[in-house]
Amino acid sequence: MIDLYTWTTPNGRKVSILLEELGLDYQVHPIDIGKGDQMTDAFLKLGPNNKIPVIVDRDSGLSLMESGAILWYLAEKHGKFLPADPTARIKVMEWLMWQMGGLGPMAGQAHHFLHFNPGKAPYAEDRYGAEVKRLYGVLDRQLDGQDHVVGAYSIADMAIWPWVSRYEWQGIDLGDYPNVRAWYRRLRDRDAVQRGYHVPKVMGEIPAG
Ligand SMILES: N[C@@H](CCC(=O)N[C@@H](CS)C(=O)NCC(=O)O)C(=O)O
Repeated sequence: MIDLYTWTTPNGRKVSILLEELGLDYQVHPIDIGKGDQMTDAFLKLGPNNKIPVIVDRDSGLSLMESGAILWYLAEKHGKFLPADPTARIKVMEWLMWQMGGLGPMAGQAHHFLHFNPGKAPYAEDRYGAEVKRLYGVLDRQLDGQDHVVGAYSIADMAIWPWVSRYEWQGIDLGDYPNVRAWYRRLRDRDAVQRGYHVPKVMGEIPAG
């Protein structure tokens, strides 16, 4: 049994989507980051960085922060969505790292400046808006001629998809990235993605793409 400490954000949804894809039994603990639940002493004992997501694996007592590490751990533990072949495996890791070090942080800045604080910092809006567009271009080229980011459906797809689901906040028109749009819609239609998206609560429809 996995305890999942999460909120309605892309990093949280990555993990709930994987847990749904794996068909695991898990207990959700909502951490309302708008109210500051991530700052409590109780949460800090599990997640030393004061950020969601965090899991606790009751089998071992292991607690783990950082969504990329959590995806890696669960995929490895259950032998799914992370290939065993070393070359295929490192290519999945390459794109997982691309999301963790590139798309996630840059799109997060775009959300902050373009969506939540428009007009306050035009330079930052230009910088992060342009960088996110560049990253969508990278993803569009990667998806040219293939259904998934790397080979078969993997934790790389599950890491990237929830960030793309916020395309509207990033000033992105998916019509400009046809391969990303087709991939986004393909994944959105998966039952497990739909269930995982709505954890810990329903915030509205999944954007159509
Ligand atoms: N690199 C971390 C980032 C986690 C993160 O930024 N979580 C956000 C929500 S998506 C959060 O908890 N924010 C609360 C805060 O910054 O106080 C991961 O991928 O898990």
